[in-house]
Amino acid sequence: GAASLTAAVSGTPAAQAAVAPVTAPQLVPLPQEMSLRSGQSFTLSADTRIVAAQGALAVAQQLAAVLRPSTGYALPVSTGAPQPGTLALALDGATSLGDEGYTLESGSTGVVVRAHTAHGAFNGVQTLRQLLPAWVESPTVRPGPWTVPGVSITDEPRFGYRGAMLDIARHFQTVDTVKRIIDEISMYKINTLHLHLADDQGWRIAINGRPELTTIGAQFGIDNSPGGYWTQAEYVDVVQYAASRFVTIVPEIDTPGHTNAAIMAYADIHPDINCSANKPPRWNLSGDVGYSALCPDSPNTWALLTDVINQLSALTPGPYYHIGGDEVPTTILTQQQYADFINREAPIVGAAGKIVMGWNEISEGDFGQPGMPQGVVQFWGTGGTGSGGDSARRAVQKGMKVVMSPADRAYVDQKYVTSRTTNPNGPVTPIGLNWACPRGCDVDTAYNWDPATLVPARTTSTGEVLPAVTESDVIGVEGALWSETVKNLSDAEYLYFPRLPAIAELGWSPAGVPGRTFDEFKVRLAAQGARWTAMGVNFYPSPLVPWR
Ligand code: TNX
Repeated sequence: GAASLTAAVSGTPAAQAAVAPVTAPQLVPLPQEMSLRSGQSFTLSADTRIVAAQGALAVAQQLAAVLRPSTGYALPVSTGAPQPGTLALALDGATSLGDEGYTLESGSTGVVVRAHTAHGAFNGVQTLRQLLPAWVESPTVRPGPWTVPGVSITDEPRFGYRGAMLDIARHFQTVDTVKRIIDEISMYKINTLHLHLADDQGWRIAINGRPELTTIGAQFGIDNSPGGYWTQAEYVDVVQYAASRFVTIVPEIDTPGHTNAAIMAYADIHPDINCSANKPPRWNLSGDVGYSALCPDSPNTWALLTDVINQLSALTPGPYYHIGGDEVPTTILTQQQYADFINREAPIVGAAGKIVMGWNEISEGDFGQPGMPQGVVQFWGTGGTGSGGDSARRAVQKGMKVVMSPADRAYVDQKYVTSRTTNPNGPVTPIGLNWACPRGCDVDTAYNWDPATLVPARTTSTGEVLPAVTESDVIGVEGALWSETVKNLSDAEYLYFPRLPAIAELGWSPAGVPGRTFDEFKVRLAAQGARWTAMGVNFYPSPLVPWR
């Protein structure tokens, strides 16, 4: 349980009074190794300084920016080595902990985070925040005391890709909203934000030389909600802000389906790009899926996609470009036409210097064959079975890597509690869809699965053996927030929290680490609730979690 540790409880009443009670660490994601240094703690004071290696100075400034408003302390930041009485970020950590690993030692002499990259130091700082009382996240001065319990932590992630997806196509979101989301998700060591930048209801990013995409394509959102788009400067601003929090942006322009906004943008000047069921095309601002498609044979399709891929790739420092690829019925494009489309698009992405990412359907393409770039599928099937599972299995047969986003586990756009649920607890979730979670998907469902064993091997009816998706095929996990029902920041927060931290822990903490169970996770999660309250982050107070 969430026991409170009281340091140095023995001794005289005076000695007891001199030692602040400290709280047992309640960390999400769970570190790989942690031991408590009993009787030791460090309490911040008005004299506490932050020292950092040159390469971690920006991270140290971010730490100071979190701690100053609530503590009211000056917390000056300077370059330097760890000294007694400081919060220190050192870059002499073991390279064996990888680019994201760190150690954290706290005790009576202070706190030292050691990493060998700034990203590792940032991860250690997120842990340090959670070692302090929850109200350290408050924007206004609080009484403290600001005591860090004595711990010794050695930590590194299980997977390198720990993502969140945000759909800004259905409901448009501003740059400021997305920056705030980056702050909130990076606290849980999420290192990737996948932005779904275009769909049937709207196109959300300016492309030079193609004004129609935004003047026409960005006018609306789902259900006639306000449209909008980002200029390229705004996109770069988001990319840079994300980078400062060690979050990599993955841009997605969904193709060949989910493209009605682009088709509408070009309805007058390039009507030949429209291979939809929607002919002549008209706006459909409902949540319908599976009706739109770009034409594989139109040169205008390829001129358009080449501009889009080249420009977005040039603005994106991360390794991935996501081509979508989901939900194109064979009644619109035959299986061969679809495969040919992927086979033509993927090399354009490769030539732009990016790894091709797409929903699992893209494994229809000739990945692994000469001329095709490296590919990653994002598995969105349910239960690891069925055609979604087969397409993930085909992907690994073709040498592709996999990001796991099973819809019935990791689609955080689904309701926690549905009208059809038998769960008597809690109200029916006011927003969210339910196709993947007809009985609701609460935080236990988001937590209780394993990315490396969900998709087992399968023998098809023709005797073909499709391999399992195993640990070495999986590069990570992603919680996906589609935005049919997500109007604003508060809605996004309500669906992300507390489920995204569950996904973050699956991505970070190896399955075998003691404490990596839902029963212990829910106690650690409970401690996050007070942080979200202090920060003004909306969340679903799941009845499964012993919030305090
Ligand atoms: C299916 S998942 C879609 C999206 C919807 C989502 C809603 C996927 C690759 N495609 O277009 O927004 O369901 O949950």
